[in-house]
Amino acid sequence: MTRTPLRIDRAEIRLVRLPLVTPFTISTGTMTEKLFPLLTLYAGGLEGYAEGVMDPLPDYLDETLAGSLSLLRDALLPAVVGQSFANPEALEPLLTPWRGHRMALAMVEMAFWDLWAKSLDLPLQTVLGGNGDAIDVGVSLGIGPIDSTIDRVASHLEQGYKRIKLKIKPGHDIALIRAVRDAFPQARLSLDANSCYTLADSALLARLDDFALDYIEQPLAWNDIHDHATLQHRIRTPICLDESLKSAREARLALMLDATRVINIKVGRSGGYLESKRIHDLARAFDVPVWCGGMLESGIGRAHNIHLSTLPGFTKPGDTSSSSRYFTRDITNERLESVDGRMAVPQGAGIGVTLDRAFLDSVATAPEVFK
Ligand code: OSB
Ligand code: MG
Repeated sequence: MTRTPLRIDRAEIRLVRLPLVTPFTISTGTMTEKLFPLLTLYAGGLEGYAEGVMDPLPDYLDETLAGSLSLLRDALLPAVVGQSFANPEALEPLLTPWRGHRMALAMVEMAFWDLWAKSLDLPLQTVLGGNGDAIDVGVSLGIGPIDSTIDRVASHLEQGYKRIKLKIKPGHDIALIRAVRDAFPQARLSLDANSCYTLADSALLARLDDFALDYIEQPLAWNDIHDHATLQHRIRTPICLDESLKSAREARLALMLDATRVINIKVGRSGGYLESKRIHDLARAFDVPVWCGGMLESGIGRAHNIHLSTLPGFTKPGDTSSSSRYFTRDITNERLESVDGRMAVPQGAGIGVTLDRAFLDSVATAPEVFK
């Protein structure tokens, strides 16, 4: 697709703080609010949006909000503002020289894709190569007491969610999955350890084979691939890497080593759509299914995730559940709610959602402007 290049006239960053409806606990800690940077890129009267998925402290990956903001302020946004780009590929050379910080890179790249799709008056899914007007979704349930977890699983299955993922940690694993499997013999279940085990736990992890799991997500270290390959040869449950895959290069290594038989793609974690599509295409070449993970995003990141999930390799339900599970009020005017385990693709050009500006003003800092 060729067109007149888009000139980025201006960029703005705002920090948005939204309380979570219920605290979210994973093996590394508990979140009670979502604090994230919202980026707007302006070009010729159009606005492109993206949110950053980095946390204030490095508790999921090693990227931090402060480090991302430094890179955005001191290098990425000054390099992009005032420049013209014919397509997302043209933007990429300005992003790739930097080490790490793939969440910050993703913000700029994703906001540009939104802008570019809007300039073509096409939905983002169309320019990405996706199809369909809705996606299958599951839900990710945080750590809590076993009896209340069973109630939460029941209520989400009743709502039609197509897969239930349970967070686990040492001491909160076998008994939990046994109780849930006994209560729901037919449910599609997965587990997510967020890197809290080591190879010394191989025997315990092999006991999970009894529970017909769809997969276990990221059992071992966040920066490991090799030990996951060793573990995969000791257990039958498919391993799905999340934290370990920040780029297509790591995905290729993991696929070649048989360290991952399912892949969780997070566009906001992996540097943007071009890199996510590379991971998606590699996985397809290895006949490995992919699904779209989440980072408790607001309606902006949630809309991006929905468009990504319409690519053909996304054959397993993702984590993009109803916004109202996370926030009493979201920053988008459009409500992103799933019905019977299906999330509709927002209609319209680009990501297809608009900002609720009055509400945003009440939960965000004043814009920091780059021009
Ligand atoms: O590992 O997928 C993860 C949330 C924060 C950090 C890491 C993860 C998660 C989730 C939540 O599982 C997915 C969602 O509901 O957005
Ligand atoms: Mg995960």
